[in-house]
Amino acid sequence: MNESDPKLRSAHSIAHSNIALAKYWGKRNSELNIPAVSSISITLEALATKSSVTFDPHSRGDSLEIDGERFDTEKISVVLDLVRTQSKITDVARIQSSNNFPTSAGLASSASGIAALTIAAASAAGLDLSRKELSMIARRGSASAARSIFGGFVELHAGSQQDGSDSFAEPILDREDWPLEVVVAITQSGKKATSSTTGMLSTAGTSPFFDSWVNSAPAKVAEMREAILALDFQHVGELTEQSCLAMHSLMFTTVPSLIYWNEGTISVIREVQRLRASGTECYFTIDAGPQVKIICEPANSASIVSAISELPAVVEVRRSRLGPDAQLVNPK
Ligand code: 2P0
Repeated sequence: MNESDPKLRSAHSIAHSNIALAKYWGKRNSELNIPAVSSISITLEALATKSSVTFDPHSRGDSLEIDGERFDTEKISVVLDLVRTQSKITDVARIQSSNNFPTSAGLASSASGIAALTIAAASAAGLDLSRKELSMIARRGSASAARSIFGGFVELHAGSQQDGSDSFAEPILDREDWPLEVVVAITQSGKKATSSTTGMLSTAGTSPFFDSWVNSAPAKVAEMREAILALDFQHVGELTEQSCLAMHSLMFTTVPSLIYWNEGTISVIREVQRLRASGTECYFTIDAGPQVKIICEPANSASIVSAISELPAVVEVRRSRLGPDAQLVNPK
């Protein structure tokens, strides 16, 4: 296997994870992976996936290695098939990725991973696509990945078309225009028990609150977008915690219940509330895992890191600025 073989089409990319301030949970079309609600996220500079994609006629099937470990290719083959159809390439692909953070532990590794894959695969296949088109391809692999195509503050539209043609991500605000920071409190680095895809399908079928979540989402997302454009930190923070807790209420009321939190998660929530009561403005959010992300202004991030690091259940703390667009990179 010779990577310099001119018959092999390769490209390399980097994409950054994101966390939703207004959460996505639930699908309106599972086959096309169209979300039931629009969502708004911030891209995180400190959580990155590097990916190399090689279309190789000599390989047997699509393959995915993350940090040297083989992973299932179901989600990535959806993306690769869309790229192959558009480019008329029939070769299978080898993907090698590396994360600088724990995989599948509620730190949105599928967001950065599939965004990186999409950018590299489209380039390796010779496609010249807009970022909107790339976000629609990434969405088919993982909806949160559509948001990681862009840096800064990003909205993923649920849209209303049956074919998903109006479900794409677009930037709301550049990271330079509001350089917030995020402190990531890792309370456990193992893999989660229920994947987001499985969990959200279960929620849609069983939680008595699912319909009200979907019906209330458009107004909530619009309010979040306006608060971001007004650079209103308190309002964005309060809406962020409300969206997080509403989503986790859906998870708790799913049958069987989805409780992604651990004791450390609660201890970080309590610490954020204590910090806020003592004058350090910061807000928490939690995805489908036990880690807590704390949104703050840069002047407060060092003191938040030191307070959170003191908590016995916190195994690691990371600090991140807002991240850039996913992009192609040169091979090492
Ligand atoms: C979000 N999450 O908005 C929400 C909050 C997790 C909790 O998007 O089924 O991996 O592949 O589209 O994108 C994680 O779900 O799910 C997610 P699929 P995805 O960030």
